Amino acid sequence: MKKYKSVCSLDCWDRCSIVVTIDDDNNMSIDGDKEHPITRGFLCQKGLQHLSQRNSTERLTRPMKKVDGEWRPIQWQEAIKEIGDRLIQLLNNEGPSSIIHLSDAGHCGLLKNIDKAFFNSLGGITKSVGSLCWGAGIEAQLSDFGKVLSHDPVDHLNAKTIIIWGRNPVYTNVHLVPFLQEAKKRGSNIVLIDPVRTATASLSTHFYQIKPHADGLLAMAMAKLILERGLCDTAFVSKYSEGFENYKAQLDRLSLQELILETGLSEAELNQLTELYAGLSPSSIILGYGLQRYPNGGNNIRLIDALGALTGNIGISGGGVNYANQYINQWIDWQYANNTPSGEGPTFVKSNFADYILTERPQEIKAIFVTRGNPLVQLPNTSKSLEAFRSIPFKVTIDHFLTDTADNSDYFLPCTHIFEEEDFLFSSMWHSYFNFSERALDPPEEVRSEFQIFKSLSEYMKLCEFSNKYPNERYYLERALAPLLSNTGMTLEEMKGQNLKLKGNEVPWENKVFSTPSRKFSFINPHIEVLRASYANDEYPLQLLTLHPKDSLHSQHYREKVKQLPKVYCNEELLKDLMISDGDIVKVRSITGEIKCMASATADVRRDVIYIYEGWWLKSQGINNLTPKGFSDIGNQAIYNHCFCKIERL
Ligand SMILES: Nc1nc2c(c(=O)[nH]1)N[C@H]1C(S)=C(S)[C@@H](COP(=O)(O)OP(=O)(O)OC[C@H]3O[C@@H](n4cnc5c(=O)[nH]c(N)nc54)[C@H](O)[C@@H]3O)O[C@H]1N2
Ligand SMILES: Nc1nc2c(c(=O)[nH]1)N[C@H]1C(S)=C(S)[C@@H](COP(=O)(O)OP(=O)(O)OC[C@H]3O[C@@H](n4cnc5c(=O)[nH]c(N)nc54)[C@H](O)[C@@H]3O)O[C@H]1N2
Ligand code: SF4
Ligand SMILES: [Mo]
Repeated sequence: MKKYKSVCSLDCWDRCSIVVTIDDDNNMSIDGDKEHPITRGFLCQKGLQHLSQRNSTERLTRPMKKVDGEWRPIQWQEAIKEIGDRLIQLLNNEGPSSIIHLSDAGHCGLLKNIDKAFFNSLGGITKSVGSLCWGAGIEAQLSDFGKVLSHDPVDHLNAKTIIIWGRNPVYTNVHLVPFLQEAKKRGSNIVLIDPVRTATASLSTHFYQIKPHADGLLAMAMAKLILERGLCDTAFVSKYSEGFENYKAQLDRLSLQELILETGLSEAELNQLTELYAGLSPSSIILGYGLQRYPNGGNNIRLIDALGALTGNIGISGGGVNYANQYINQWIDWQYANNTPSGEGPTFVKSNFADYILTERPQEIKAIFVTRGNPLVQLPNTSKSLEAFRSIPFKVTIDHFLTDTADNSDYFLPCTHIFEEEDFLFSSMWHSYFNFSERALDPPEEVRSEFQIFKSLSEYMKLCEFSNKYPNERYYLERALAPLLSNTGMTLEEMKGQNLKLKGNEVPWENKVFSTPSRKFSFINPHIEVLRASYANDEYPLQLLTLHPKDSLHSQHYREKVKQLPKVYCNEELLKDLMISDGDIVKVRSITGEIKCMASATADVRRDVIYIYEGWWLKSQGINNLTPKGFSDIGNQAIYNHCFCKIERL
């Protein structure tokens, strides 16, 4: 029997450590790693499917080419030649900006960034900026703190009140749940702020059902009360912050009563929430990403950061405004890993992919390469994205499965699974542990790693500089991890099989020296018009939220559901008024498009809010047919939840 230590490669907060076992009869099984201090030996449904996904008969294990609309197998050598020839021809005749590389976080291994390194070596290709995921909040925290850091999950146990603000850990961050349960047992208040009464509400002591997009307004209402009641930590504000005067001047201009109305909470609720957060110390805020998928997403997060500073809940045990955790990132040589800086190529905001291709540079993009993503399902504004994608003459996707994106491409290249090659993984969303994941299994014969794929292409294209800079996988990892290896004094080989973390990040900002230019916490000067903008109207009165599904990581675990319809969850009174019954088939329509869904009656949302879980394939009813293009105030974040709809029975 052999055991290997691996890691979950999915783009999840938790980054679980996994044990792969191969017994004497060659049977494989996987389990959570009981020694991991945070993920503690259990895997969620998605993690447990790593083996069945890896062994799935639907996994494509040979390169394919579309000929006359039909997929045909092709030899690797031919594929590399045809793709390499096309790249050479485009580089010579059209220039690198005629090529787009679109990638996401379908696999979070460090080695998988060889895709970026390759395309950057072409000098000046067209790339995306911004984020489908967390962009507004990242930019917000960079402005306020200078870095994006979170407390060690264990430290949350020291908080008297924990506010979970727009995160749904019971679905998306399951290993946070035991910490919350433990904190509750010890007497902490667990507060949830969300427009949806999610599963997380059931483990909370208090639930506040805010109106969508109103978090910044709520944070300002809380701040007004904090200042009025003398709950402000004036020492923190005067010694360690800047920008307080402008921030306060904006608060003074606003009426508390108006703010309360805009949040959808009652005055009593606001009072109680403010007391729970500012009247007890220490208090911690755990932010999610739902509340920054809006045009005002950056302002929302910055105004919540301000609550932390106002109450002195920054740099103390049990405090913090925890959003993501880019702690380990600091010990990676990203210039080497991603091969940057590269030539000055054009950029476009990811969520405006379709407009960019169709309107801003019509017919100029000649090739697109998709790696680690399923953009046709996950980008907003599906029908336009599809039109834009199809308009590009040469399209290559690297994946495991024939996703909607892959199926609309001209070449499909099959790549290795996390268990099939060694890699380095860490969580940039939550805890500070990192792992060197072992190769446990051989890949199917005709499957190549991305490293091999880009190496073959570079050799065929005679990109000597790239070939020399990235000679082999181990060299890449060791070179990219040089700062971390030097910090720990360990070799990569010594890291094998261990759950490691760097000490000293349990409580960020303990010395109150921030990484902003002034070295102080920076209060926002809020943009009131941006904060207030909401576009519900008589024709489209319902605000659609698209939440992350429990048992799938986005589109990755939906294959068996392509014949089903998504459920649209609606307030039961609303359905009655519309004479729609639970289980009826309805049409959901927005300005961007329409889809068919099954109506599901619930008491979990207000009358003017509906929600659908995202990730449904286009072969079913891709829900991003409904969501708008556009991006947030800062950070170029997609604004999925800024989506207004109507429903009617079919
Ligand atoms: N099971 C599962 N886990 C996942 C993922 C997955 O697809 N499936 N995806 C992973 C990834 S990539 C990410 S980015 C994370 C995301 O993790 P989360 O941030 O937890 O997930 P979301 O579903 O985006 O949003 C969380 C909550 O925000 C709420 N929300 C929406 N609008 C507002 C608002 O205006 N105000 C407030 N206060 N709340 C609002 C939603 O109702 C939802 O309950 O999850 C990761 N984990
Ligand atoms: N409506 C709506 N849409 C959303 C969101 C939302 O809240 N609402 N959330 C957004 C968020 S937070 C995110 S992060 C994005 C995610 O967007 P994507 O990352 O595009 O979403 P996934 O469905 O996870 O697709 C990842 C793909 O990578 C493939 N893959 C897995 N491993 C590998 C590998 O080793 N190599 C390669 N080349 N491919 C691999 C998987 O098979 C899968 O097809 O979606 C966004 N879309
Ligand atoms: S998806 Fe998240 S919770 Fe599930 S096994 Fe992977 S890292 Fe763990
Ligand atoms: Mo994400």
